[in-house]
This record gives sequence, structure tokens and C-alpha cells, in this order.
Amino acid sequence: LGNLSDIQGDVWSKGFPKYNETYYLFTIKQERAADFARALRNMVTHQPHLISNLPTVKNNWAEIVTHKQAAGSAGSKKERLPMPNALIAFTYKGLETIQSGLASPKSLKLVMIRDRTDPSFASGMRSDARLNDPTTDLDPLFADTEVIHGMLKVAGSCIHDVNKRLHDIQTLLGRGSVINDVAGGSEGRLDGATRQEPHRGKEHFGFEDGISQPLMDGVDDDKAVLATPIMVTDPKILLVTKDTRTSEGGIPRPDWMHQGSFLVFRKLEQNVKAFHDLTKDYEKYGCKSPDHMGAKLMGRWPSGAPITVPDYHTSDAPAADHEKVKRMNDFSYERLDAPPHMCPLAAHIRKTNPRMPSDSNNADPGFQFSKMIRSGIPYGPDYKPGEVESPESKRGLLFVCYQGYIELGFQHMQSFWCDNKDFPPGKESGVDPIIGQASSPEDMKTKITEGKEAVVLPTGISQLVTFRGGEYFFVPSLLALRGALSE
Ligand code: N7H
Repeated sequence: LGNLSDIQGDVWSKGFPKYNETYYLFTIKQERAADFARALRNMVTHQPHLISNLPTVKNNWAEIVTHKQAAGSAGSKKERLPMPNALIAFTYKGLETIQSGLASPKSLKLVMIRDRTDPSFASGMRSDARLNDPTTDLDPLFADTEVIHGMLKVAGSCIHDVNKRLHDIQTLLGRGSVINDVAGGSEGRLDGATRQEPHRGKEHFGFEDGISQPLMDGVDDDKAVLATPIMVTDPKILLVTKDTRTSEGGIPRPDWMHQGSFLVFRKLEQNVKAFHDLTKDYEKYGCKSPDHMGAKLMGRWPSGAPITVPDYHTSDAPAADHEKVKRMNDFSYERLDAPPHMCPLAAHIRKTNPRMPSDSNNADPGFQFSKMIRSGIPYGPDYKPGEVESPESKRGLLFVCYQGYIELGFQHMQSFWCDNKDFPPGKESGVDPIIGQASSPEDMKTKITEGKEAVVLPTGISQLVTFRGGEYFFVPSLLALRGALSE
């Protein structure tokens, strides 16, 4: 893996600690490409704290002493707050633009990346024929993905801290002169925030998120957690290394890409009303309550407890951090005894991590290689029953995942598993009810209880999750930012 200090800090199982996070999309002016390279090198060399590396992020919680406000409550309390962090990533178009400003442009070997090793990354998400993504009603920021060259992902404890870090980086990179905001009426930004207590950690459908993450031996150092073998993943699947592991053996990526990772970004709108409307019909599908039906669609109860483990309950309180990770993840799907604990084959967490190679034929490379680190954040206000719909009431997930090879990570998971009604093969389980996008609306069905009819998933404007735009990026190592990408 080389020196961990060279890996950008969001690329590991815990990622940036955050309450607020902003994604800023920018274009590099073609005629200023050499200035961009110079500005990038200066920033990473002389202000190294601005783009966070992995060891910094691991310790980047500040313990703040706050004084109690209430009258008569003497003393103070301690709070842990996330410190600001930032990551920089580039699209293939962005790398081409940077290359045109370098003294030795051939060293990036972009043609090899485009034609041999990473064609999906090079052609971009919009032309990815394996995805069933809609092309209309996208966020205006994704109207023309050709002009998206780079992204800053900036996180912190409040929007003020995020804005300050973003502004510092934008200024050093020459916002307005060397780089421009991607047009779309929002200064190139998409803003997310964790939900407020008591919903902190839960996404908009009400489920605890960020529980199951692959752990990298040598990066994640918590021995108790590493003792959960189902979670431990070869880092060479998640990072680009000298010998990134794929089903075709190691892929010979150019040296400058080592210690980097591919970042997949998707703005995914969630229709919370449609989710509640669907689970109101729980009896029809052999479930005991709306919560029970939700758990069958997801594979976990709202608390995060896996539905497949009978002695866990909806109200299972989260234990200490590492204990929780172990308890919530140390399971497989062998217990296919009887409802209500059985996890449907199409449940979101089972589609995205089947955990049992016996669920498929052994020719599917995904069982070993379709792994990703997820690091997104919710956006938009909480849902209120009876609310009047407006553009401001839109909500969802700014989805981010990291992997060493897009074709086997995100792309395989989304297209071969989630959108595929015949995965696992021969079981007629239907599509992933949360993120499945079948090529025809008749296939938007999912089976959750044996002997009952399949759930017909809402499509069109009342779909549970709708794609609103996205792109493929590469997150270079800090070494590459100081060297190959800026010399
Ligand atoms: Fe999913 N959700 O909040 O409802 N996801 N996800 N996801 N997801 C997971 O285990 C959700 C999306 C994965 O190892 C949980 O952390 C929503 C995409 C993977 O057991 C919950 C959206 C992709 C896992 C959600 C969304 C994935 C996972 C359970 C979109 C990849 C781990 C909590 C709006 C193509 C599975 C947890 C495992 C878990 C939700 C998108 C993948 C609650 C709302 C696009 C690999």
C-alpha cells in the first residue's frame, strides 16, 4: 500500500467525520491548464493541511468544551466535533485538460486508461450503457458532464467550517480565473448534511446507514473489528495499487495512479412518501407491520439490526462503536429458516452484498471483487407527512463510493445485481427495491415473502429512488498531486 500519508483521507471505512458536506464541481479553463497544475502543486506542497491525508482524518475529531447554557447548570460538557477535511478528484476530461498543461504529458498514459484499463471511467457515467439511468430531469449541474473536470468534497462540523475550507482551496486554485464553477445556478455546489438528533446517522427512509463497510487490512487497525472476517477486504480491491486485484488478475495501471481510488458520485432523490405508502400495504405482502415490510425491503431494521438474525430487534440500541460493527455485520444468509426473519433475496443489503457465493454460479466475479467503501451524505429537509411538494422539499442521498475498478465495483453491483431481476440466478427474486432501475417498468417488482405476490414498485415520479445525475472520478494520491499531475 505504500505510505498511508499519501492516500487521500476519505478513502477508508470511516471516511471524513462530518455533520455537513459540500460537493463543488469545477471546470479547468483549457488555456490555463499549466497555471492549474502550478496552483495544485503549490497548494499541496505549501498548504498540505488543505487536502486531508488518511492519518490526519483518523484523528480529526476535536474535543470541544462547551458551557451549559441553561440557568443554574454550572459546569461544562465535552462534545466531539468533526474538524474540516477536503478531498480532490478528477474526471477523465479533467485529467485530459491537466495533461495539456504538463511539461511531460505522456507520463499520464491516458490513452492506455481509456482504451485498455478503465474505459467506463474514461467515457463517463452518462454513456455507461450498462446502467439504466434516466437522462431527463437531472440536476442542472449534470446537464453537460463534458465540462465537469474536478470535484472538491469538503466536510466539517458546520456549514461555516465547510465554506471556509472550500473558499481557501478555491482561492488557491484560482476560482474565476483558472477554474470556473460548473454552471447550474448553485455556484457548482451540492450541499448535504447529516440529519439532526434523534435522526443523526439515519438516511431519509429512516434507516441507520454506514454500518457495513469493507475493512482494509493494514489501514483499518481496530483488531476487534478486523476479527469479523466477513468484513475484511483486500485493500487491493478498493485502491489502485501496483497490483490492483480483479478477476482478470492485476491491472497494469500507470505508476501515478497507485494509492488512488475511483470515486462514483450519484445524486439519488428519495421519495419518502412513496416509501411509506408502499409499506402501508404490508399485510398484502405477508408482513406484520410497515416497519417489518421496510426491514424486508432493506434487509435491516431501521436500527440497523440485520433482519436475518432472529434475536435482534427493531429497537436494538447501538453498542460501542467497534462492538456495534461486529454485531451488525457478523452474519451470513445461511439461516433461511422461516419468515419473519428470513432476508429476501432482493433486499437492498443482500443484493449489494450477497455474502454467500452459493447464491450464484461461481463464474460471477462479483462475489470476490464487487466491494466498495461508501461515503455519502443525505441532502434536503426531513419529510413531514402532509407537506406540500416543492423544489425545496426534495431530499435524498449524495451517494459516494470508492473502489479500485469501477467495472467490478459500482457497475457490477448496480447493473448485474440490483437492476437484474434474475440475480441470484434462477430464483425470480426481482430487482433491488431501493435502487433497482429495470430497463422496463414491468420488471420493477420484487419478491419479499414466499407464497405471496411480488411487490410492485412505484415507477415514474413516485419511484422510491430516482437518479438525478452523477459522474465517475479518480482520487489521486497526494504524491501524484505533487508530482505527475502538476509537473
Ligand atoms: Fe445502500 N438506505 O439508506 O436506505 N444502503 N443505499 N447503496 N448499500 C445500505 O449496511 C441506501 C446505494 C450498498 O454489506 C444500508 O450501512 C439508499 C447504491 C452496500 O450488508 C442502507 C440509497 C449502492 C451496502 C442503505 C442507497 C449501495 C448498502 C444498510 C439511495 C451501490 C452494504 C446500512 C438513495 C450500487 C451491504 C449499512 C452490506 C447498505 C440505503 C444507494 C450499496 C440503509 C437510501 C447506489 C454495498
